[in-house]
Amino acid sequence: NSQLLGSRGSLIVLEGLDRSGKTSQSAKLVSYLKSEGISVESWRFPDRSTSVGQMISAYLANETQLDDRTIHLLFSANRWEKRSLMESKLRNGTSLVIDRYSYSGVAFSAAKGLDTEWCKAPEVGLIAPDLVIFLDVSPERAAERGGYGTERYEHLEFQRKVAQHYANLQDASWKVIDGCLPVEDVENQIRELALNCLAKCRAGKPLTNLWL
Ligand code: 2DT
Repeated sequence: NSQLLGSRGSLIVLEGLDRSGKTSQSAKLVSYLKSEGISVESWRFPDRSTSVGQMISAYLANETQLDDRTIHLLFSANRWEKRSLMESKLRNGTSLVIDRYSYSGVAFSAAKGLDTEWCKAPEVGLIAPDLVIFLDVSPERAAERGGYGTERYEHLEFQRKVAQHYANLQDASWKVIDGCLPVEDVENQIRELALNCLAKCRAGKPLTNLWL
């Protein structure tokens, strides 16, 4: 029993621009880890299932208008409302693969012109990821992939600004993968990074909080 052994799960985050392949790579990673018998769950932010998440969803669909700072704090609250569950899953040995996290929170709001430090402040005290995989695809290449939806942030000019802010956020927990490589290559690189991360956490790497 992993809990008796005191080994914990890993918090693995995938970040990247819209159309970078995050969502499908998260799904591939989770099904691979499950097939290896690893206890793992697939999460995403925003989590649209909560009441805060529904407010966020309506905003993204352009059904409601909200002040930039207000929506920023709602995105952050949406992570806070999941924090204790996240911590108990991790401590009980379940790993979480999360599609977007605080880095999206900061990069997207900062791209609107909000101060980066102000954007980071409400994220302080959330659980720090053990590994952040950034799928690097230029805004232009991502746009060429087509399929931008009709949601609020899904256009090239804005994605260019987001890319600049993501670049400023990279720290020691980040691994950048070229998202333009063949899908299988990306998948294999992610697997290797994830397995390595899981081993370190199992071996006792402590849980820490943002912002590192
Ligand atoms: P999806 O298309 O992945 O559902 O994202 N966003 C996301 C923010 O502005 N702040 C955040 O904290 C998070 C997690 C990125 C919906 C959009 O919401 C943006 C794209």
